[in-house]
Amino acid sequence: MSRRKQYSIRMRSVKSGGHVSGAEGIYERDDISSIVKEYTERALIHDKGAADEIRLTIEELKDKPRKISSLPVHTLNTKNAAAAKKAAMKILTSVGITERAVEEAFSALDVGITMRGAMLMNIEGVRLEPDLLRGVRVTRMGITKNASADLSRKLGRIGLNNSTVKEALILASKVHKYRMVLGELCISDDPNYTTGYIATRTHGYIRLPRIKKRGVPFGGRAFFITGGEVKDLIRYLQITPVLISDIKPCEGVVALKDILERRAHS
Ligand code: WAQ
Ligand code: MG
Repeated sequence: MSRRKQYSIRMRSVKSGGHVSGAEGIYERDDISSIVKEYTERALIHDKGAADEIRLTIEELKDKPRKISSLPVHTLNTKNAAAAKKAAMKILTSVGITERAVEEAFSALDVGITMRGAMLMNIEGVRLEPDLLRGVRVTRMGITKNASADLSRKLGRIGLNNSTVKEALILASKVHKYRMVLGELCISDDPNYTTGYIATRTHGYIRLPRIKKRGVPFGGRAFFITGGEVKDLIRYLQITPVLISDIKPCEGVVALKDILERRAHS
């Protein structure tokens, strides 16, 4: 077991005051300079244009990160936004989230305001995050080198080995480890990235192609939560360091029916 110090490295880039991109991970000391270079370059080359301000945070972790598994990955062959919403509705309501809450989340993600963080919604669709404009940002998560190589291999077989999918899966895997979280809806704010996802602990990470039309420059995330202390949840999402150290299967396109029948993962 390595006892070397670990660091949370986070990047956020801004153009004309607006959010452009972010990235983060948990790394050892020797990796810091190459990661800083990688994140900086990423901020300077982005579909939304080069950032005019790049903020980097490098923070030594006082607590040892909690090691967890990734969620299993599946893709549905949703043909358009309506089909993606319908599939999301079926899966999210199957874990006890109300139709109203799912509708509410889709509408909130469609008003054209991009929040930095995620909305927290109870199963009735009532917003619970303390700052309704900013939302709650999940931070201090990463993946071990071995798990990252394994994930690249597994995603590579289905043509999905890219940082967008990897980072979204790492984030969702941290989020759904917390029992209060029942489900998630995510739509990228990148105008050229039209695949979103939903996630639940039971069903895993389910990719929804064509959830939005090309060119739409906004998106967002909603976490559907059930009874419990919201403050503790927020502390977990923002502060508790979590490392993915084990990778569950990554499958290609599956049928909605098969997803709904699946109850194996927890
Ligand atoms: N914590 C909470 N919310 C966040 C975070 C975070 N760390 N990062 C982004 N968000 C929110 C914020 O409102 C963004 O506008 C929104 O989520 C979308 O973020 O498998 O790229 O980084 O192919 O644009 C899905 C991948 C990609 C699907 C999602 O999200 C797939 C993506 P983005
Ligand atoms: Mg984005």
